[in-house]
Amino acid sequence: MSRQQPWDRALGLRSNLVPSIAGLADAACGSVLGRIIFSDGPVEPTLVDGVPSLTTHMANGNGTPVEEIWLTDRPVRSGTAGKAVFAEDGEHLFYAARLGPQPVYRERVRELYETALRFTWERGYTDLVRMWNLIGDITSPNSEGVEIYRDFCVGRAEAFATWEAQFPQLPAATGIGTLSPGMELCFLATKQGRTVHLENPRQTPAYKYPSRYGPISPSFARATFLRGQRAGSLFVSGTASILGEDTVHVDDIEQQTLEAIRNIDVLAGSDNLSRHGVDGDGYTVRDLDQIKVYVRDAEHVSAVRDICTQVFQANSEIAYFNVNVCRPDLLVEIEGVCR
Ligand code: 3EB
Repeated sequence: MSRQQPWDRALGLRSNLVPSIAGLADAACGSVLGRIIFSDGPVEPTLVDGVPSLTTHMANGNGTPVEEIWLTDRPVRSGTAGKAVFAEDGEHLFYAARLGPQPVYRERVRELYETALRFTWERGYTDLVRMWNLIGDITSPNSEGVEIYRDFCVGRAEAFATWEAQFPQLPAATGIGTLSPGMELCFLATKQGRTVHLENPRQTPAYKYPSRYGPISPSFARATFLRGQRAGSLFVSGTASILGEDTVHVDDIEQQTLEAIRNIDVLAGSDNLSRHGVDGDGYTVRDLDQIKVYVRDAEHVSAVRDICTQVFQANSEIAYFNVNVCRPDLLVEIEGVCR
């Protein structure tokens, strides 16, 4: 018998981005690893009917909130770990935690991350796939006058430095604003051997950003490819109008939106995938689904929506959030999954 490839084990990890009303009904149809609820206030992570549920403040109370539901084909076991919640199916782990408002974040962020990485490693989930950092007051100063995003980046980088032997490679991530102080962390990890982390030839790797963007560079990759039973999935990080390391099209919402989309198109294309050793035809922006679009200014939402409606597939799941982006000159950021 031939040796089992790691991705033979891979049972469908998938997600849906749905109105929160429908969430629980849909969730009943699969094994639910976790829910991320984009609501009108933060809630401590909790198990709801046994499902790890993270509620973040990204909705302004008008309109129906949405939630992202992570599902697998396997039976799931969930639990709590201190104040964090998690679920695992033997192949995938979902973990979520919240940190309340802090005068200075770095030390508590380091602890939060180290606790999470230790838990993940000890349960045998050796490969990080996709992380979300949902950060209140992201561009505001902390009590020492340091921008909270930069303050956060220091703690995250210190935790990754401590755990570098176990987690030498940084996964796809999002670092984005929320509407309440404090921060939420959630992520997906897998057993060994299925992930490939990608950079974008149009962009300086974030972990090499120069110090004018913060004392320690952000710790994330531009995308992570997860091998599956058949094709696999490409998890696209929060992507903005950055070329090299510079924000481009300052004060131009249409051009920033189009540049972010071009960045995703190149990142996910076959040239970039094969450059990183991933075979196949590659993707285009038409393959992006479970799309989250973060727009800083409320008055820009409709212009961004018009562009996204044209560019992305009509049947794609897409949600818009009016939240701050991690650089004051970034007006929009887009993420999603290519399947
Ligand atoms: C950027 O490209 C925009 O700190 O985890 C995007 C994705 C961004 C993830 C993070 C930040 C993060 O630098 C910001």
